[in-house]
Amino acid sequence: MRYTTAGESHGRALVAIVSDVPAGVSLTQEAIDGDLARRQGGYGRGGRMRIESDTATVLSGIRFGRTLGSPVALLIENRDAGNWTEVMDAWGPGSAVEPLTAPRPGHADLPGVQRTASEDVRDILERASARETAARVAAGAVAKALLAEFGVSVRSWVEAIGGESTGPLDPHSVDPAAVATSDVSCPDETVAARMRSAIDTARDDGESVGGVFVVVAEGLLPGIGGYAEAASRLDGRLAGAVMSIPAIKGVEVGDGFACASRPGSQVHDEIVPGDGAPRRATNRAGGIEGGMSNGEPLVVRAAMKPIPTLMRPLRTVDIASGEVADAARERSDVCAVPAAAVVAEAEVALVLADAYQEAFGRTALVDMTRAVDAYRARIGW
Ligand code: EPS
Repeated sequence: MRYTTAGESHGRALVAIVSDVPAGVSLTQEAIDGDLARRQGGYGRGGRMRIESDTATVLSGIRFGRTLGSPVALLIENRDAGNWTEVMDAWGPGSAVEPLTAPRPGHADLPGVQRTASEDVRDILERASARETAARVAAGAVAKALLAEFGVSVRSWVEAIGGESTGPLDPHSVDPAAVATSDVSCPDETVAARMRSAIDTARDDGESVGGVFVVVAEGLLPGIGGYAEAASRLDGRLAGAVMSIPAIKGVEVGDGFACASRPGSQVHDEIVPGDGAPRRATNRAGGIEGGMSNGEPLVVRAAMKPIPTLMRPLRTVDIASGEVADAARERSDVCAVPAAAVVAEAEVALVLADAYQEAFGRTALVDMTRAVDAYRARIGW
C-alpha cells in the first residue's frame, strides 16, 4: 500500500490516491471523516480550521463499503478556496496578484524559491503548507481499515506542549477516552491545563509552540518488517514516514534516546515463556527488534518543532529587494501538536499496512487472512 497526494492549501481541493489496496477491506465514511475531524481539532489551532469542515469524497476504489482492489482516490475540498480564486487561478495572467517576497525562517519558503527559480514564495508555501496532511489522514484511514481486519489498532496521545510534559507514559496507563476528550490530546488533566496556558501565553506573545506525541500500534504479529535488507527494516520505515510530516524533527522507537545511557541489561527485554509463543517481560524496545515487530505494542515518539509562521515575525531578507524585512504572516496555528499526532497515526498505519501486505499478500483480503491464520498457527500466536 502506498499513497500520493496533490493539492495546494488554498487551491480547490486536496486529493489522496492510495494504490496497492487489497480487495475486500471494509471501510466507512465515518472512519475517514472522524480522523479528518480529529486532525482539525486541538487547542491552539488557528482561523483556517474555523473555515474548513473536512470530509472525504470517494472518487474511486470503494463499492458498497468495501475496497475493490483498485486505487482509492479521495477528495477533500478546501472551503477557503472561495476566498482565494484570483490568487490561485490556474489560468489568469496573475499580473494583478502581488507576489509574496518575505520567506519565513523555518519553512520551505527560501530553499523552495531557490530550487524552483520562483519569484513568489506563494508558489512554494501553498504546497508546503501542512494543509496537505489532511490528504495523508484520509489515506491513512484506508490503511487503518486493513489493519483492523487483523485486529491491529493505532492510537496516539500528546506528552508535551511548550515545555509542559507528562514525561514518557506507559501505553497501558493511557486511557483512550481521556485522550479523546482532551483538547490537547493529553490524558493527564493537570498537565493538560498547563499545556493550555503555555499555548495562551504563546498566542499573547505572537509565538508558537511545539511538543512531543506518541503513536502506539497494538495487536501486531511478530516478525513484520525485515532484518535482511536495509529498506525492509520497520523502524527505518516508520522513522522516515513520521519524519516526513512537516515540523517533525525527531523520532524514537521505544525508550529511544534514553537507551543510550543505560547498560544493556536495562535496555533489552527478557524473553519469558508465554501461552503458545514466548513473550516479553518489558517493552523498552517499543515493539521492534532487528527491524521487525516482536509482538509487543509498537511505540513511536516524535518531537514537533513550533510552527514557523509567527505573528511576531522573525527577520528575513526580501527576495525581490534584498532588504531586511519581517517574515510573511497572515494567520497561524499557535500549536498543532494534537493534529500532528493524528497525521502520524496515518503515517504509521500506512507503513504497517504495507508491511502486512509484504508478509501476507497484496491482492485479496481473503487470501491475506488465510496467510495470517497459517502464520499464527505456525508460531503459536
Ligand atoms: C493547515 C492549514 C493552513 C495552516 C496550517 C495548517 O491554513 P492557512 O495557510 O490557510 O492558514 O493553518 O499550516 C501550517 C501550519 C504551515 O506551516 O503551513 C491545516 O489544514 O492543517
